[in-house]
Amino acid sequence: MPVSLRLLMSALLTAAFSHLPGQTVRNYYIAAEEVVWDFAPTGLDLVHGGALPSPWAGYTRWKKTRYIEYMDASYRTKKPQPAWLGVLGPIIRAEVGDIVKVHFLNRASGYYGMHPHGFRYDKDSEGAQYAPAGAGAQIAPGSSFTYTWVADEDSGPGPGDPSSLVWWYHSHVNEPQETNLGLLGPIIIVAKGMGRADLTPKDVDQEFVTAFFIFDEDKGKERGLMHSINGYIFGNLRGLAANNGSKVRWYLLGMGNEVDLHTAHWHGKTLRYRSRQTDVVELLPGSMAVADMKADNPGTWLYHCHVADHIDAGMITTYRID
Ligand SMILES: [Cu+2]
Repeated sequence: MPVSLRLLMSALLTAAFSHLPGQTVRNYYIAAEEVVWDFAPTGLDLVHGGALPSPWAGYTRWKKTRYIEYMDASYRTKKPQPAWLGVLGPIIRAEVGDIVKVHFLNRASGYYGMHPHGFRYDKDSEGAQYAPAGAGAQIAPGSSFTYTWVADEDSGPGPGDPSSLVWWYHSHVNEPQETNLGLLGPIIIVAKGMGRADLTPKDVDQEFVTAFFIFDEDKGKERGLMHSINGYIFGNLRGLAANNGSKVRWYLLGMGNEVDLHTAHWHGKTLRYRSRQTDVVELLPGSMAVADMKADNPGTWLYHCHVADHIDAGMITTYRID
């Protein structure tokens, strides 16, 4: 067939894939960038008051590589992020039925990519380096790649689930090294018909995402073990503020090594989790969980990992109900 006809058919097929009936395409512009991250920007233990304890005092600034979201393909203007998101990459949102296109630009010095949990993808958009590898497995420094991820029925909430689910995304060339570097972030997929215009779930007033992860910044030395929630230690995670009477959805994530068994615990309120009422949620590396809180007990309350050694090492902060 003539070249022009072939091109036309190819264009039509592409259009058909991107715009199936009822399918919306959501574009994200995300770059990997090398930064200096401070795990305790105030230098203080904001939970107990006073200076940061030894051996972490003076050792809270470390080199990280992060996913940074931009407004458009010029990658010039950063998209504002909530303060509590911390070191995590931007929230990638979709409603069941949507197609997500992540335009990834590698501005860092290593080979990195983006591998999603939860979404449906083909080999090229798996974003993981092993044989056989797809085109998006590892992106060279200075190069870019567009991942196509589909929120199908199996990406969204099942029977008994709340109206939205959280999933991880992270780099997967050398996975352990890259998650520890900071190349990780959350995906939130809302059930069909349950998303507002901004894709937050209609039956929820506020959402927080918190990830429990011991970053190892100094080859296992205690001073470099950052027992962090969203990359903050000893109460330096700020902005977890709920309005009195609101329904707050907490998305909980775990990542890391065999020492990363965490138990997220709230003071002040219990939450609905897996059809039961609790105030502790268990997290293992790679875990993803959703718990709902009726925020009706005003005050400033502790929010921490309940593992004894992790409390001592700073995996602790506060949240507020105003
Ligand atoms: Cu812990």
